[in-house]
Amino acid sequence: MFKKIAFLLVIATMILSACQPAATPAPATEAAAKVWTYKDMTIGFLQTGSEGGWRAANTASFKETAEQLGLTLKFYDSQNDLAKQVAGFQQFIADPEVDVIAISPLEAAGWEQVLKDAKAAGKPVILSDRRIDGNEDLYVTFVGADFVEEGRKAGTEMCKLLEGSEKKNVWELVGNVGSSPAIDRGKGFRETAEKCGIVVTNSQTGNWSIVEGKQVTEAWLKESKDVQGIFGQNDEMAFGAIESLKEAGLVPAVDVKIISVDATAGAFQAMLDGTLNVTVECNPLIAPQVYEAALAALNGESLPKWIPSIEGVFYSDDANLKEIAAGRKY
Ligand code: GYE
Repeated sequence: MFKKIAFLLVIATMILSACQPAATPAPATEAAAKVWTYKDMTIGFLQTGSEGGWRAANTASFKETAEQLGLTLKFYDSQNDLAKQVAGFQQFIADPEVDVIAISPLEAAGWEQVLKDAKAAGKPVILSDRRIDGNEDLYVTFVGADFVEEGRKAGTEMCKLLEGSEKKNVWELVGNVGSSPAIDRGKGFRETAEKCGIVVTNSQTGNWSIVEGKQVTEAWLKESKDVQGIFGQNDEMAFGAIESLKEAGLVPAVDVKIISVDATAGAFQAMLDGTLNVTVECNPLIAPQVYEAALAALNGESLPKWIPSIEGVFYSDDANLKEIAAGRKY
């Protein structure tokens, strides 16, 4: 009896399972989102052009880090020409190989339309080293310095250097007109410098260059030698001012206090030579952070709108200056 039931049960189960509608295969999920790696990524980078030691270190950071990470870098040299930079940007939007666009904008204004075009083309945009004016929803993030804060630091240091000075007339050598570092460093410098009675009696662009920094300072010295401090918005322009002060018979860093921004190797040498008092660092080695943000953007990760670079201030009267200078990467 028992055997018969067991047999019937087996038959019944077989019949039942045969009647079961075929297990509906699990619904096909959307194709698993591609997980990007550096090796898959092609980044189109629009550099400003060549300026000085800072820019050379920045360009090297992009090229060397791309090699180390195994990503494809399309490097576009805008030759300090805004029209060329905009054309290059449009080129990268149209280039099917380019996944992400990074740019060091020559000027802050005028990027709204191309950024909208990049967004429409689904190409994430990362701002490197310099900011743009306009809607931050049009770019993923800005990797770089707080230029206003760099200016504030320079103003604070100039106040210390001119403490007790009867007069506090300062000349400012400005970066290329319209660029965010030029605008913001000037703003920050005045914010703190004016608190101690500093008056900026001359201010003009030297386009980040030694030659123009020298020419502009020479022209001012022809008019008057009533200057107690010079603020060079980058090292190169300060080096130019140092040359012209010497030629005018003034002792740089003694008769006229000098502060620069960037802290490149040349600035350390000038401080060791005693011709520069202080340099405010602006870190050019930001490519790793830019590439990291590019990869995160491609993988749909959300990012803060600003990824700050790490920076300090360096002094000619620092007892360890020689060792510090020896340890610098740029
Ligand atoms: O200070 C200057 C370079 O954009 C922060 O550009 C950069 C500036 C830097 O030419 O030396």
